Amino acid sequence: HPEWQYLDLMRHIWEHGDQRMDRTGVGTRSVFGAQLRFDLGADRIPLLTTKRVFWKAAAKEMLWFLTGNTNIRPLLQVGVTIWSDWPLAKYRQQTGDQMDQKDFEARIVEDEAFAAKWGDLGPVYGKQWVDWPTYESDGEGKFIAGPGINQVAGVVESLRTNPGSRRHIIEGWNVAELDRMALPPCHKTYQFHVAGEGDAARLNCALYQRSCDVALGLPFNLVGATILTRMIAQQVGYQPGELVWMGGDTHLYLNHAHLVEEQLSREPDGEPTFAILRKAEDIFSYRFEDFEVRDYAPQGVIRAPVAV
Ligand code: DHF
Ligand code: TMP
Repeated sequence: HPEWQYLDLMRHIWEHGDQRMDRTGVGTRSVFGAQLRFDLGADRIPLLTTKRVFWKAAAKEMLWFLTGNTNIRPLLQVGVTIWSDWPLAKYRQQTGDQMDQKDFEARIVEDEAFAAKWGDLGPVYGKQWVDWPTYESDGEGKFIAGPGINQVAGVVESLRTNPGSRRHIIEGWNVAELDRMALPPCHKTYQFHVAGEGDAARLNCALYQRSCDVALGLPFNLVGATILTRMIAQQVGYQPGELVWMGGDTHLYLNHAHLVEEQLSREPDGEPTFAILRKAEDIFSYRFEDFEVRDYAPQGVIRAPVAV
C-alpha cells in the first residue's frame, strides 16, 4: 500500500531523527532530505487512511491559493481555520488583547475592515503564484511596479505549447518579499513534467518542500499537490502521472508523540480516489463542488497541536 511510505518516514524520523530546538520553541526530531512517490493514475490520491485527513480543507486552501488572495477571510468564510493561528498570534502580540481564537475568526468574517487590518498573511503563496511582482524603469532612473507574473497560467500555457520543456515551474520563494510573509513558503517549488505522447501523455509533478511538519502539514500538502496536478492535467489534456514529493528539513514535533504512537499502531486500509466532475473553462475557474473523494473510510481523527 502506498501509504507505507508515509508511515515508514514517520517511524524513521521518530526513531533516528536528530532531536533539535526549532523556531517555535516546541522542538523536533528531524531528518534532512526525504522522498515519497505516488502514482496518481486511475484517480488515485495519497489521502491517508490511518487517520482522518480533512481533504476538503486542503482542497479549499488550494483553490484559495489560485485566487491570489492572501487574507484568511475567504478561507474562514468556507469554514477553513488552518491558517488562523498566525494572524491571531500577531494580533495578540501587537494589541495585547488575548482574544479567543473562535472570537477572532468570527470578527474576521463579520468585520471587513478588521479582516483587512489583521487577516492578511502578507505576500504568501497565492500572491507569488498568480501575481509575482515585477519592476521596470520609468526611464528617469526610478523603478515602478510592472505587471505581475501569473506563474500558474504560464505553466498551463507552457505545458500546452512546449510539453518537453524542463522549465514548468511554480515558485513561491520570492527572496525580496520573505520578510513580509507570515511564514516563508514551505511547499515552495512545484515542477511539472510530461512523460509519454498523444493520448498516453502523463503529467508528473515534483514538489519540493523546504520544511515539513510530517504529522500535520504533509497529509494536507500531498492532497493539495494532487489536486493541483489533476486540475492542470485536465486543463492541458494529459493523464495524471506521478507525484514526487521531496522534503528538506522533514520533522516531527516533540509534542506529537501521542499521534505518532497511535498512527504507527495502525495499518493502511482502502484506496480512496479523487474525481473532478467538470472541466472548468480555465485553471482559475474550478469550484469546490467540482471535486469528489470516493471510497474514503479512514480510521479515526488524531488531534495534535500545531506549532505556531
Ligand atoms: N505550522 C506548522 N508548525 N505545521 C504545519 O503543518 C503548518 N501548516 C500550515 C501553516 N503553518 C504550519 C498550513 N497548513 C493544519 C493543517 C495544515 C495547515 C495548518 C494546520 C492542522 O492543524 N491540521 C489539523 C486540524 C485540521 C482541521 O481542524 O481542519 C489536522 O488534524 O490535520
Ligand atoms: P518554519 O518556517 O520555521 O520552517 O516553520 C514552518 C512549519 O510549518 C514547519 O513545521 C513546516 C510546517 N508547514 C508544513 O509542513 N506544511 C505547510 O504547508 C506549511 C505552510 C507549513
